[in-house]
Amino acid sequence: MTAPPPGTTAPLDVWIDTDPSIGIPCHEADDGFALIQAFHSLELRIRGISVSYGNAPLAKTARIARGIVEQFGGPAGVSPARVFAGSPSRPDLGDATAATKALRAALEARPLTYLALAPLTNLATLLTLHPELARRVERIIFVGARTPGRRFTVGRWNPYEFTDGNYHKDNRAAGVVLRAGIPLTLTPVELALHLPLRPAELRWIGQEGGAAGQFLARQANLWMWLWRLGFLTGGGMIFDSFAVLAATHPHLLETERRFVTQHHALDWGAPEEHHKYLLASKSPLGRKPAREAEFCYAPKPEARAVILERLAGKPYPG
Ligand SMILES: [Ca+2]
Repeated sequence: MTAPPPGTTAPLDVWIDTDPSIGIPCHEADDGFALIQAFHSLELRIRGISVSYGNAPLAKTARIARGIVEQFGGPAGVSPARVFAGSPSRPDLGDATAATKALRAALEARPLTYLALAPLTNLATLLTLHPELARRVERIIFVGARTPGRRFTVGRWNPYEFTDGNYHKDNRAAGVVLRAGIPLTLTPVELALHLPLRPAELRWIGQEGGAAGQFLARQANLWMWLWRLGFLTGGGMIFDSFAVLAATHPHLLETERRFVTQHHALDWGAPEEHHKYLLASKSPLGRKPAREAEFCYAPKPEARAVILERLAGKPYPG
């Protein structure tokens, strides 16, 4: 465990909403990294974890989330009893779940910051059923949005473009959340592209990071291989880690105020499904109503060592 920086006061109360698929072949591993990073961050008091569909169906993400918490959540004070299944799909928005009931109880007890590492269906359901609780959410940190015109590609000669997954999978939920007026920090996909996790760093985590590090290195080995050889990148993208970093070390992210707009383009040359954009622009776009948010556009150089320290639970020597 890593001690909080000198001069810090009480830990930040957080709720984590996540869709882990680490260990499933050809699926993302980043939620698994983010959870262990959060468990090793004493700046956070994790009040609960809700599970979303997203990277995999809910039955799988819930099983993986409970497994990670059962093995590694203890030192952070999180037990599997604090892991709650949410909506199984986006049409279920508005139907109460174990996740929304537990989040409601947590918010009624005390305000918190919501780390949104998955589609926003669970939070949108809570805000639909209990709009009065919006004022108890102090901030949302969401892994989503994009700079207008920015292409989401990685590696050399790679024509494949990502979707902005968490927004794309439930844009209606994102609309509900945006309209609630809760302070919002965005840690977008393009932020993570600056700082891939290198193969040597994953090996170090496996060697030095105890049981949790061994778990990550073992479960993410194929994931790393796919990023390296499938996309010719320098490493694997740990998108969700930056939302945890925004909660623990916001000063390590370059941030600016932006205007956020939902934009759904019609493009007859491609499936409409691929043209749902959550745009974060430096000035308002057209006459569309836009709300403002803190947009994290680049990590500072020191961010790499801090993320590695939190993944391994010990200082990174590199
Ligand atoms: Ca995720």
